[in-house]
Formats: sequence, C-alpha cells, structure tokens
Amino acid sequence: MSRRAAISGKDMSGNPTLPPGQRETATFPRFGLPRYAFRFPKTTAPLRIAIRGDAVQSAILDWEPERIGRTEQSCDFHCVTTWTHRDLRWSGVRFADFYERIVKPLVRPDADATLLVLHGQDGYQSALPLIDMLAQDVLLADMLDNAPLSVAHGAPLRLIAPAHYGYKAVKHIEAMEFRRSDAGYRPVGLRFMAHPRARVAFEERGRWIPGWILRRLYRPLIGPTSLLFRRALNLRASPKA
Ligand SMILES: Nc1nc2c(c(=O)[nH]1)N[C@H]1C(S)=C(S)[C@@H](COP(=O)(O)O)O[C@H]1N2
Ligand SMILES: [Mo]
Repeated sequence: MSRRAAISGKDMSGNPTLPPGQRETATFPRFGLPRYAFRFPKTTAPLRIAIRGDAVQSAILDWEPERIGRTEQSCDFHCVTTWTHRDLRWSGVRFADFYERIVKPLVRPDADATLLVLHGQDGYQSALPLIDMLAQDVLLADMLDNAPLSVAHGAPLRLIAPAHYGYKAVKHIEAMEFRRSDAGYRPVGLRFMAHPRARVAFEERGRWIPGWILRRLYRPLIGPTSLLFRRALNLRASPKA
C-alpha cells in the first residue's frame, strides 16, 4: 500500500480520497501568509544551516545530502486554506537521517529537546514536535520534479511533511532551533492559526476553532493570496513591469 493510501484511504472506485475539507487544485501555487509574499531568500546557493536553541550546541552545518543519502518521495501537499496539490515528486534527505547522522554526533541535542523551530531566510518560521519531525515521510527537500527547487517553492531547501498542513513546510530554510519547550515561542501570524501539530488527517487547522469552521473562513482567501504571491514573484523577476 502506498503511503498516500495509508494516510488518506481510497474511495469506491479506487481513487485516493482527499483528507477532510480539502479540494484538489490543478496548479501548485506559490503561497503563504500575505506578509511574506514580497520577501525572498537572500541566496539560493548550496547552503549552510545554523543550529541553535536551548537544547543543543550551536553550530553551522554544511548541507551535504550525498553524505547522508538521498531519497525521493511522491506525496500530496495540503494547504490549511483547503487546496491540495497531488503527487509532487521531491528529492532530498529524510529529516530522521539528517538528525541521526549529522545533528546527533555533531551538536549533541539534549534528551529533552522536544521542539524544533525551522527558520526561513524570509523571516518565516514554524515549529513541530521533534517526534513528528522524525517520521519517515518528513524530508529536507532541495529538488522538485528532478530540478533544483525554484525560489517560488522554497530554494535552496525546504521542509516537506505531508501529514501536516503546508504552514509547517518552511521554505528557504536557514536555521534550526532545538528547544526544550514552547515557553516563550511566538508563532508567525495570529495565535489561533498555529496548531502545535497541524495534522491533516485530524483536520487540526488551528487552535481553539474547529477545523470545519476554519475551512469556511480560509477558503475565500485562496484566490487573492495566490494572486498576490504570483504578482510579487513577477515583480521580483522584472522590477519595472
Ligand atoms: N519561508 C516560508 N515558508 C513557508 C511559507 C512562507 O510564507 N515562507 N508559507 C507556508 C505556507 S502557509 C504554505 S501553504 C506553503 C506553500 O508552499 P508553496 O509556496 O511551495 O506552495 O509554504 C509554507 N512555508
Ligand atoms: Mo498554507
């Protein structure tokens, strides 16, 4: 059984069903919180990742995927605003392998390192429990469809965590913060929007407000948001247009 079938099941004609409240989109838009639409990575060159936080030794690590072992993975991408784009083919390194082979020996995280905050070059950030990050389908991806990641989709490196909503899938990763707890952690955006786990199968869209209500609030934002993100990208490509 494919991983996707395991997550989302199949309907009576054998087609994979979508998770609750999601709708398939033909396009894969550049997307995010509006305030990040006009922010871009400073560099897309092969990178170094800063490691910091109260549960680890600080360090700067080189991104050397071939040393860890590359993996490919096809999976669906689920945005919290209800669009799903199916069957994207990513290439990169399993986070669990990066953690075991690079992080553990080199920066020795404490046994009570339980939270990982990923930081993007555009100032975006998102947090997941370390236990969720270690799942076999969580990838640090640097390629999509056999090509290096585009700026639109997260160059030079992004997270892919298919069991969680897209807002956990930080693009343009520059730093990883290993923490003992979320005490004092402030998510980007409004507090109600950031669920600590954001699992798609359980419709954990946000905190406090049920997922089926947030569906209706978020859905009308898809059109304007993807338009804004596309315009910002075009403007960056041709500043005078
Ligand atoms: N650095 C960064 N990562 C980000 C975002 C962002 O604005 N900046 N938006 C998040 C959201 S809400 C979504 S749905 C996905 C969108 O990924 P895409 O632009 O490749 O479709 O990126 C996530 N990661
Ligand atoms: Mo999203």
